[in-house]
Amino acid sequence: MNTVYLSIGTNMGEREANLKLAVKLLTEAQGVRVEAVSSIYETAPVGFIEQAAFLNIAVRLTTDLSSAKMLHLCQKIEQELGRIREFRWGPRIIDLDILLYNHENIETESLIVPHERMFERAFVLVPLMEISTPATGQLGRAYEALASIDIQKEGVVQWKKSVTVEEFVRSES
Ligand code: GSY
Repeated sequence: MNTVYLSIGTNMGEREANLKLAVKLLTEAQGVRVEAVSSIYETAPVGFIEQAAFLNIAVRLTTDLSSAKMLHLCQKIEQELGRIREFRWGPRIIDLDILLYNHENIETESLIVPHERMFERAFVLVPLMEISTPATGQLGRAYEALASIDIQKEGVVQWKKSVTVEEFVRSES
């Protein structure tokens, strides 16, 4: 069984509903078990800053899907939620990024794991730390990276406290 961490973000439409639907679709996917969902954080946009604030979460799941199949599932969910991305770094209905896949380093044309920019991004690291325990390897590196980031300055604020996966999905409407 493989342990996977995802980062999910949205800054268009019904942001909370978008997150809940994405997690619901993950729970319904074959070969995937969603183990934990972080609190929801409202976060200042990074990259192109003239856009609406994001809601971000991190998700921990176990799966027998390969990393390529997991990527395919994430893309399918993005499409299902009608992802419209007008330009790189721009607003989006939903974005599902694979942060970590076990402790593997993966570099293919379509997937780089650990996610290239995760160690610089408070909107990724803060939720991720909530659903993981300090460790060595890539998670250890994430904990170290977070220690040197000013979370408030980065505009990452807890928006809704974490609940169980069942509650998170149940309240999807
Ligand atoms: O990389 C994911 C999309 N994205 C985000 C995001 O999810 N949250 C914040 N705060 N800024 C972002 N910029 C991009 S691009």
